[in-house]
Parts: sequence; structure tokens; C-alpha cells
Amino acid sequence: MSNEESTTEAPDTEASDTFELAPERAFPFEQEKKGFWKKLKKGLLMTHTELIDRMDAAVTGRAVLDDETLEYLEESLIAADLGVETSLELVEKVKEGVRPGETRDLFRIREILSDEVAILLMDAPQRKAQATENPIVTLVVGVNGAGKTTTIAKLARYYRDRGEKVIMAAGDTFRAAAIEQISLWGERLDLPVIRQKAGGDPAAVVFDALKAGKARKATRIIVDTAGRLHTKEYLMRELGKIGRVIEREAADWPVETLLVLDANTGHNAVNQAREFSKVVSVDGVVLTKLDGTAKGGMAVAVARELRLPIVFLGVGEQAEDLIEFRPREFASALFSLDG
Ligand SMILES: Nc1nc2c(ncn2[C@@H]2O[C@H](COP(=O)(O)OP(=O)(O)O)[C@@H](O)[C@H]2O)c(=O)[nH]1
Ligand SMILES: [Mg+2]
Repeated sequence: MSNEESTTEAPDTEASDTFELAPERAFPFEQEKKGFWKKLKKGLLMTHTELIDRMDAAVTGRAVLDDETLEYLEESLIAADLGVETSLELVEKVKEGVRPGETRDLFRIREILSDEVAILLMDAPQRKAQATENPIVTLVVGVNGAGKTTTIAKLARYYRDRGEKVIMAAGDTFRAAAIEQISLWGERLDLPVIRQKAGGDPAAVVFDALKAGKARKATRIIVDTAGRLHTKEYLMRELGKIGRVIEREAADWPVETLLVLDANTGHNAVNQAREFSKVVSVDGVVLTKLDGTAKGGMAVAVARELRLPIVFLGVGEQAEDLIEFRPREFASALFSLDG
């Protein structure tokens, strides 16, 4: 029912110029494709500018790809937070892939790296399809400030634009400001926000949201949470109680948990995700604030080391600043190969 599954399998010819990998899902609309590339480039601007600069410095003026050059290349990748092990493997691929005479061809090196990163990203688990007649409940978790509430607004807009009937639930009852924030988004997007007063029980908010969902025939209910990870017990209790309410009120509605990670935290986000995974079963990751960091390579570390599907990328503070995570396009934008 969601647009994710309903798109066709037609090859995405323009974007696959530099690849001979299996085609990904096509963009449903040409217009959307343009917007996608623009946003992806905006999101990776800092990362790829720094990465290409460093790579350029690593190979410039060198006749052969000697160990020292490869080491600089590796450092460039590590600096973009691709992870030490992954960077090492990637440099090996460059060594194997570059033919004599191509050693100073940065474009060729970028091509190899982009292909290899795409393979790594596509090898990571994909989000499970939600084939259901029932509304989907999306729980959004993550530490304070990661971008949960903003992401919920973006997701609400995303699904609404795809014809879904969306309800948001102000499940972060811990701070009054959080309730105000999500309510404001509701007004801006003209979408309902189910809320109670600050200090209330998040599970009670979810209860109300499920009731409203049934009454209004919603197709998706997106739930904000407080995400206070530093007290693991609290988070467990909060999510446990929400889970039980859903189980009782809407047992056959699919529930997915999306973990929001701030890309600025670089490789530390991997550790954060591990902590959350101990408490809750995470179905997918949204990487936020990609637009404000040169550590965009951390997406590769998340996909590889955590074996969690990255579902969306946040590339700004506005509701439209959200794009689907597409492995091949991401890899190619990381090494500035497209457009
Ligand atoms: N530049 C940028 N800022 C973001 C993004 N996502 C969230 N933010 C900002 O990060 C801050 C914290 O976001 P918020 O949604 O309140 O985080 P929460 O505490 O997890 O709910 C806010 O100032 C947001 O505008 C993003 O993708 N890019
Ligand atoms: Mg919030």
C-alpha cells in the first residue's frame, strides 16, 4: 500500500550511466527524480567536497599508486567516516582495479570507489515490505536532538504526498516544547496531531491516536517518542507500554520502529544504534542533518556494521528536506559522479 512497494521495476537509465549493477526502483515521476538529485547533492555537499579535495591531494603529482598514495587515499575515506575496515577494503579494490596509466586518473578511482560502495550498500539488509490492509504504526526513536520530531513532519508530508492518510502522535510528552513543535508542524502541513498535556503518559497518547486512526480511516500513524536513552529502563518501559497498547487496540496493525541518527555524530552513531538495538528491535534508520556534516560516509558504516537498512536521509530543516535512501545514487553522489 505504501508507495515503496508500488513503484515499478523499470531500470533507471540516466542514473545508471556509470554502473552495471542491478537497476533499482525507478522514480515514479521525472519531477521527483530531479528533486531527489538536488536534495541528495545538497545533503552530501560538505562530505564530498572534503572527500574529493583530500583524494585529489592524495594522488596529485604521483606517477604511481604506491603504498604512500594508497595510505593517503585510505585516510581520505576514514576522514569521511566510512569506517577504518571499510576504507581499507575499498583501497584494496582501487589497487586491484586501477590499470597502469590510470594511476593519476582521479575520475577512474572515484568510479571504482563509487561502484564498490554501492555494492556494499546494496548488500546491507533492505527494509521489509509492509503488505497490509491495515494502517501502519511507525514509532520514531532516537536520542534527544537527533531530529525525531522534524523527521516525523517530513515523513508525514512524504506519505501524505503519496496519497496516504497520516496522523501524527505527540508521544514525546516529556517536554512541553516537543508537543508544541509537533503541533506546529501539524498546522503547517494541515495534518492532525494527537496530543495530551505535557507530563502525560505516551501510551495514552498512542491509545488516542489509534482510536483517531480507526475513526478517520488513517493509513499511517507516526509516533514521536522522548528517546531518553541514558536511562535504558525508562525507554524500555515507555516503548514496552506503547507496544502493549498497540497489541491490545490494534493487534493486526503492522508496527515499525525507525531509529533517527544524527549524521554529525559520525561513527559514534553506530554505537548509539547498538544501544538502542538492545532495547528495541529497529526496523530501519533515518540519517538526519546530512547537509551539515562532512561525515556522510557514516551511512556506509551504519549499513555495513549494523546491518540495518537506511530508509531515509534528512537534508535540511524543512518538511520537504527528506529523500529516500537509494544505495547506488548515494554512492555516486558521495564521489561526485552524477550530474
Ligand atoms: N540541517 C538540518 N537540521 C535538522 C535536520 N533534522 C533536524 N534538524 C534540526 O535539528 C534540531 C533538533 O531536531 P528535533 O526534530 O527537534 O530533534 P528531536 O529532539 O530528536 O525531536 C532542530 O533544530 C531541527 O531543525 C536535518 O536533516 N538537517
Ligand atoms: Mg522531539
